[in-house]
Amino acid sequence: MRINTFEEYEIAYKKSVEDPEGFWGEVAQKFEWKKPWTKVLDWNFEEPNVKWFVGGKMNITENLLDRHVRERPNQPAIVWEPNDKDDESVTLTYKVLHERVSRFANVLKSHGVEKGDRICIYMPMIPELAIAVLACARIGAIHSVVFGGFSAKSIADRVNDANCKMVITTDGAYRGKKKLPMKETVDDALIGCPMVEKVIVATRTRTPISMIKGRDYWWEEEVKKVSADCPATEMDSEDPLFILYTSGSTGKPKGVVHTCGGYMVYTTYTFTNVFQYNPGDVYFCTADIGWITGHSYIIYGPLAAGATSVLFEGVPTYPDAGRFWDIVERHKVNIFYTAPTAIRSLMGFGKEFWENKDLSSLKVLGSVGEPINEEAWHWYNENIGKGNCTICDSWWQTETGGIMISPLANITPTKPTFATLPLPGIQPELVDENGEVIEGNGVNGNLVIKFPWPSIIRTTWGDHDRCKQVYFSTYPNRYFTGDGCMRDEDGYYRITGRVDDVINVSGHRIGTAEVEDALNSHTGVIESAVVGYPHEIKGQGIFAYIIMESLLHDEDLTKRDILATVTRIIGPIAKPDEILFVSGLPKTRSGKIMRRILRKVAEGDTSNLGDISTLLDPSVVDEIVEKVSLK
Ligand code: 6R9
Repeated sequence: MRINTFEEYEIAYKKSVEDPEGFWGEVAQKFEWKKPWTKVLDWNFEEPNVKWFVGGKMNITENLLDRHVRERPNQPAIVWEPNDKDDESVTLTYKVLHERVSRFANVLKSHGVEKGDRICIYMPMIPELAIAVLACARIGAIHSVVFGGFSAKSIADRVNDANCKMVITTDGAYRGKKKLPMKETVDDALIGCPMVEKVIVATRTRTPISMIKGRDYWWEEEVKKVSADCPATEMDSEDPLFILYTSGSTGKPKGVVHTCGGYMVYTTYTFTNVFQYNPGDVYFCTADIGWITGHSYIIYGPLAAGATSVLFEGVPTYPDAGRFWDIVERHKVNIFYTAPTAIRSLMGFGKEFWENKDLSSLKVLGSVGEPINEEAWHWYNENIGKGNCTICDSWWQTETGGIMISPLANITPTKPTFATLPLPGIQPELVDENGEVIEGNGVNGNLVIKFPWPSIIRTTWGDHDRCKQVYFSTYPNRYFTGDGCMRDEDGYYRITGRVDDVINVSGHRIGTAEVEDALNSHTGVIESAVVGYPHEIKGQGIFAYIIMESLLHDEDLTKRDILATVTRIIGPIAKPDEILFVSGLPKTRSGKIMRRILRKVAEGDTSNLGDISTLLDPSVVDEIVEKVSLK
């Protein structure tokens, strides 16, 4: 399972393509199965229908916990670093984590949760979040973690879509200097969610909150009532493990479904190989568990590999811009995984925040979530890695479950801004608009994958046809990533960004349609169009063009109201960075908004807008250009 040299990578890659079933069957042997599979893979991309380790029975938590409790009970599994630097960090050994997970799984059971039930988790980055996730997995309940920054409405939409019967939350959350409500937001959400029977509340800020008799229960009280022994429920390889909502180019966020067996095998395999994890290494991923990176590479992959995973509650700039490096120094972190947006924001602060910190424990530096620009790559490499660490620019998606294209640390020769080469099992292709495969090197195209890997998306919750339409119909018999990509002369891959209407803001995927829906629900807004534009820190910013009925208040006040509406409907991460009030939008005669023009204007490039003769009313473009130049 472990690759040690570039030659071994080449051998593994070759085998994974020539004999995928033999390859993954061998990797999967390393895990604990209650019953072996009868067939490694069954698949077609038409329906799509993909099944890995068919007929295999297991429970992922036995592989994450029980196995390690036998072999390394006192090794730290999770090291929790609280928001406040002066607060003590908390270590949960594998033995303790196993006990806490089992206990909380019994709490879930005592409240009527059964295998297959959906549970919404809305929590800050505290150990209880990881415990709640694993407790669901222990008894086969399907977790749906909703990022703690989302609004009540976003929670309600997700709870309704998955028909969740329970929500797990906290009273409040600490984020840097701020104290934020959690339970209160859940209470607002639940007004529209009659199917939720129970809410479990863990204490964090001890903020006063309402507790409704018969519905709301304190975590700390409930765990006292149950035993610490909870046998793991037998799961089929293909039973759903979790749902995670993500944005696409159209409509509401969709619930990406991952299943137990393949996801376990692939996240563990990639964690071990990409980061070249060695027993005893301390690993720190700065993502939030509310996103896929936190699922796969804070919880599942690292714990399955028996690693020590650092869980950080706070933000990179609190109490100051040296916080990540303090954590690296304090916990002697060997492997560090973050996003380009964090790197870019920290680069802007003075040397004093990193120069005198002891970063000598670092061996591997990962990057994920968006393309890493040249400047950030070099800064990361030189100032944090001191030229001694591999920069693992890892490309993957919520739908892929695990890392797809990435260097293997200290093995694959890297190149700034390149995700380099596909991992074993991954067969990327570049295609043109007509679906023709582009062969050879030194080419650009849309990135597709032509063969399944163990943690590929299985379905979108409640709407299999949507999964088919979005991912498997654009290019028949291929999984379409939605990303553009170049393959250079050496066959190295570089992801160039989304080719659909998804904006990547600070590594968070935001659908233009979602933001437009939120904008259009603001009083007086007739129509809106949203595009992404290059943003120095965030990677991409959100630019909104809005047609208003009339401006009741002055422009600035109206803009602030509009931002408040977006925050209320989606959450602060979806707030436009720029708003421009216009009297018309550039539309074709068939009524389609020409986003190409809006993107150019937002980028500040109004010199060459291309052919606008097909527009219904080309004069709107003049107005927009003029307004932008006055800003
Ligand atoms: C893991 C994660 C997926 C989208 C993806 C792409 C972008 C992620 C990248 C990258 C360039 C990288 N992306 N990693 N672009 N280089 N190393 O981020 O999942 O939130 O679903 O976002 O992020 O555009 O399609 P998710």
